[in-house]
Amino acid sequence: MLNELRRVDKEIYEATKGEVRREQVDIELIASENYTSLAVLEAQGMVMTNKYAEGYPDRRYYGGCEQVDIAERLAIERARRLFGAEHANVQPHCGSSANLAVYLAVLSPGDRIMGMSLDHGGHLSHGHPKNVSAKFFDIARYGVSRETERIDMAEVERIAHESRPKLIVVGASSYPRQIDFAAFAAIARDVGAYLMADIAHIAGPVAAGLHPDPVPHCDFVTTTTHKTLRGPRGGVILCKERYAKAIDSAIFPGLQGGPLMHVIAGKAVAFKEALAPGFKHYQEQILRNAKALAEGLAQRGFRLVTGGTDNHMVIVDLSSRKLSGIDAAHILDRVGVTVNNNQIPYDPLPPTKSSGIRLGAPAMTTRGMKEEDFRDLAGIIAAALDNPQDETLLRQLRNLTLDLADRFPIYPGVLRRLCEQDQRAGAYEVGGE
Ligand code: DSN
Repeated sequence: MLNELRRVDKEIYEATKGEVRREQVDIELIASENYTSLAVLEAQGMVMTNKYAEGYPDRRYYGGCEQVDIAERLAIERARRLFGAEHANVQPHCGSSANLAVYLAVLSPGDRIMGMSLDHGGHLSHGHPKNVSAKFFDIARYGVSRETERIDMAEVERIAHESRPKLIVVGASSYPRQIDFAAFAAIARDVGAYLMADIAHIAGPVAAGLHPDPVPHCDFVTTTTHKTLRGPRGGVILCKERYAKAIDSAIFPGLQGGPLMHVIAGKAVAFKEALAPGFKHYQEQILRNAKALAEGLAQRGFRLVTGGTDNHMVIVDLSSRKLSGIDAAHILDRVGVTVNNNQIPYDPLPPTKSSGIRLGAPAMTTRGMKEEDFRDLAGIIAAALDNPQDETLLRQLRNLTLDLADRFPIYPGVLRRLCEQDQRAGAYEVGGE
């Protein structure tokens, strides 16, 4: 395994091995991360990376596309089936490219987009001033209510009527509640706007029928493939058939060059996995685990944004603990729990510090953890954040997370095989001197 990489580039080999080890020994609670299957890794790690395939299946600008056409056709068909969509474009390199392609397909520079503010849970590509979306388009923003920390549909309606956007974006990177796509669609219809849902975070529950479905209500639905969907890193656009040509042209030649065919092969595999019956059980377990984590933290006195969760993520407000989000993330790093610092709505601190952390259940659920394990995690997190100076306690907590990580292997045997190979290779090298 990885023998050639080891021979050619020791540094990248060691970093890769180090990452295998890090992923195994740490508890991954970043809400947007997951562990893809070995089948996806294999599809993505093979020869389709060699192939140029500008265009679409049967309509390529390069010869020799028979095999990659098979992969892309399968990815498209499976994505359509998974989400019940009329058309799917599986070429976006990432979620931001998918969003930008939708803007490019139906808007002209200067047109108005209405999206959720980043500091209320939206995404950079929904119109953040530093993002290309705000540099080329005019932006109107909505957020969450100060009291409930939930999207206030009356306010969304008011802003839509005042700003008359040409396209409304619904979707969030940091919002622990369900989204009412039908209500957004009614507002979009009223003001004559296109509606685009960015379901990057909730694609898994949506595909499993555990979250309201955006597809019937939206002109466009974009997602990444690597979060709750558990595929390779990438993006997808779903749309009604009437927009298919505009979307495909926006991705290529509008925005991207050659599609990453090895990643598209990995997406096809991930969609096949998501269409299998076990995927719904996995998504149900994610939701149960996130609730258990939320309850465990709330019982220990942590204030949760919106008071809890009904999706895969939990956002914790640390202001009462006199900790910033970045400090908390560093403390949790020391006990082997990986999270990201995150702004809470109306946060007085800048994004680099922030008053909160965002936690998510998808990755550790993939490793097999259940509610009781997430309750244990809540205890570990609380103990670390309440006693950041207690080195003895932090060491004990690290031992607990190492035990937990050990009980739930990701790629069983992979790290051990790499280490054994190193030992054998070391013995050979010494013997050969
Ligand atoms: N970076 C992603 C997240 O963590 O939610 C959004 O693109």
